[in-house]
Amino acid sequence: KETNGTAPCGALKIPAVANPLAEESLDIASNITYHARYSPHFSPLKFDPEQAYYATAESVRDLLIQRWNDTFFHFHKVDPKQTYYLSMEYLQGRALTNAIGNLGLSGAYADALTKLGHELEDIADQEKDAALGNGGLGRLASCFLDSMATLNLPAWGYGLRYRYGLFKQRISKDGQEEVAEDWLEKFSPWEVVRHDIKYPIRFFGHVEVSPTGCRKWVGGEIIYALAYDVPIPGYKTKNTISLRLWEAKSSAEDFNLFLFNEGQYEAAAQLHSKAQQICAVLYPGDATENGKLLRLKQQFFLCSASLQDIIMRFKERRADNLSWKWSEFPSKVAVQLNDTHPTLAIPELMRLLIDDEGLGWDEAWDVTSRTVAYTNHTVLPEALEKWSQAIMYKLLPRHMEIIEEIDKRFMAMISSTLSSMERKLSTMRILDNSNPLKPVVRMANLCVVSSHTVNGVAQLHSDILKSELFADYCSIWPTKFQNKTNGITPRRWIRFCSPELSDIITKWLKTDEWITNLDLLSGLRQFADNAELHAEWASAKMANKHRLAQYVLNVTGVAIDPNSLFDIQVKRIHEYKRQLMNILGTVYRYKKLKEMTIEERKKITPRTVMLGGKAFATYTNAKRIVKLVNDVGSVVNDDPEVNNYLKVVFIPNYNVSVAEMLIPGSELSQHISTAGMEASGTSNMKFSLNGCIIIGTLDGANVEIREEIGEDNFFLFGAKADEVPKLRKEREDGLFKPDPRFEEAKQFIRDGAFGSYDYNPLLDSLEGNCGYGRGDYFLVGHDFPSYIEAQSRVDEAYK
Ligand code: B1H
Repeated sequence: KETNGTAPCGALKIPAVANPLAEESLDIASNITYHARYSPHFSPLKFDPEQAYYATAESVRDLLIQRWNDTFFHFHKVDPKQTYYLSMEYLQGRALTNAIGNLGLSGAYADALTKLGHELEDIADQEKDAALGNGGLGRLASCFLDSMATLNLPAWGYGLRYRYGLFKQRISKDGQEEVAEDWLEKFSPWEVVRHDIKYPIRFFGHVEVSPTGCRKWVGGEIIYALAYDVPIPGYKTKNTISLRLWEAKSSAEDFNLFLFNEGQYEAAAQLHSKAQQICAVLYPGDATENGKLLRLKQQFFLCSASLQDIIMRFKERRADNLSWKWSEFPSKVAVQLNDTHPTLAIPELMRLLIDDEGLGWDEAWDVTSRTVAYTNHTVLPEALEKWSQAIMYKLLPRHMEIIEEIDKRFMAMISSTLSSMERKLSTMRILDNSNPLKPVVRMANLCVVSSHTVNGVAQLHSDILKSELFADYCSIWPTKFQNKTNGITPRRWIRFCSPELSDIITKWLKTDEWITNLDLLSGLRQFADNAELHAEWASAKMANKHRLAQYVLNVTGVAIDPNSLFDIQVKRIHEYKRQLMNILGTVYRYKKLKEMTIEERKKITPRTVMLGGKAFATYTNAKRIVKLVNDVGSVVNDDPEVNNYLKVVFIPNYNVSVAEMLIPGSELSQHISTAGMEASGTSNMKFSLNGCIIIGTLDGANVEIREEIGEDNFFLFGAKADEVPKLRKEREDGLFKPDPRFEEAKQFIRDGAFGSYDYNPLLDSLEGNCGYGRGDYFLVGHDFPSYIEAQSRVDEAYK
């Protein structure tokens, strides 16, 4: 009831509805209204899309909280083995459409919002992406959470609550500019702060030895980890699991009132500002020693807080059982390391067990090595983490002792039982002292030695781990190494981002069970030649292409033709992913179009080439590639002779929600990395699931996708992984003869066809003798001719 004449939120009058079927949406509308009024975050009287978004999200949260608590209490009682995913990255994207969809309330929410004068789609568009990750590795973590919730698994994710996530990419005439992304500028309706879940995290200090020989880490500085929980609802199930993100806090006692009153404001709040730095940004630049130290602090902060929390829960669940044993821990707890970034979980678990819980080394090692497992995501040498022992001693003196002991015992094990391996020890050891000026810890080696299982993320990648990167370990522990090919959640990546296509699939399969069991999609094969299905499919694809064309127009000002072939490559910009090959191929296409007569051009398949992705801020060649794509676009799109046949668009600020727009409208997507270098790729799966054809190399999960969809649905080109070393050698020996088409495309750019920017340094990386970062290490020149030919086959097929 309104208490006075002026109705707060006056715009929120709910019209009376006679139809009882609309009751659910009426309830929802009134809950949204309630939140707009009584959980106010804005001044009253307004209910524009932004306010409506927050009120809608809060109404969804109400529905999640009961399920979330029920899930917690259920698993607390049942006490199953629970899995904990430790990851420095989560690319959650937006949550609203996903949560409503998983709750099965999309229709009801759409109706409710219509009643309140809004469209669900516009409201959902208000949400900022939670971009607490860089790319595939972070998105994989988020997909796993959705799928684990859907499969009713007892699972939690642990991560960091970065104040600024991945930067926002702006494109100017100079190429990419990075802008801080303030995803928490207002607030996130999806997180719940747990004021009672807080752990001390120590940094620096020293190790003290007691008279009985016990070692203890003391001194240094203490910063607190405070828990923020995000609910992760499963699809069509009540299971709602947690993503627990840690925020760094100092305690009130650390604020020096005396210094403050003396006017020394910065000194007074020193520890406060140190705490703030820890979760300030996703990936602090690590070119400086300070940057390295901060990144290491972040990694330890995540590991220590998560393990203290896991141990607390393990104990809490056996509070009324006095006879529990630590040896049960691995049958109740699984800790999965998302790459080596959370490796410090290993020495931290050892430390907590030995120093705080009083276990002996052997018992602690048995528990730790049966609890921890490691997923490797890359074989690129520069991405294999190595930490300076000096920094580690300074920041984590006790952990460094523990790592030394693990290293020592590993060496002793080899020497006593496997003396034949001894000569391999220099590369297998955890500590690498080969450069006495800069001894380092090899984090991947620490993970392999300490984990019960190590997996790669696609069959080819796992094979390479076994035969190359970890071959020596594999000869000692052959069963430790496994493959787990990556996956994606079909909810976000087709059901919610392409409802049109999903409805068609459901109609023809006569069930929507494929949304939780994609094997059922093979049921569509029997309709492969059905004209009615073709027509429905084509019309859904065309609707998605129109929506995408509108988006491209809005964000770039370039009008693209939905009747042209939509060719998309979106991923982080990296030389091994070979966006440069794509743009060189496009430049070649443009040059040939220019040379054609009008009549010849009319036979050409019109194409819109879209590229998008962020370049790491200090990765010069990647930034040059971004600039080149934009420059090529400016010339081609303005060229009236050819722009009916070719458009080139750089999609700015590629992120999860942009992907949800692009992928449903795609027809051809490019997954063209140098064979053996892309561990898996996951967008290849998303595109395929949306009926998009792949042009690609035999790399990562492409190999398995091609086996599944059939060779005739995959435009294959390029060298195979096992040919790469030989080709690099040939290059070094001066035996490589470049294809004239490759030379022509490069020369066209060097001649200034796309402006005066100096692209010579970028193109020079494709010349000369082979070596990392020069001499065409990524074999663009070798694969270019077969790439161009595969593209011609695409043009013919599209006709
Ligand atoms: C992948 C990374 C990665 N592999 C270092 N490695 C990082 C390495 O911040 N860092 O220091 C961040 C991320 N990311 C990707 O993982 C692979 O390149 C993809 O092929 C794979 O699909 C994805 C998920 O497994």
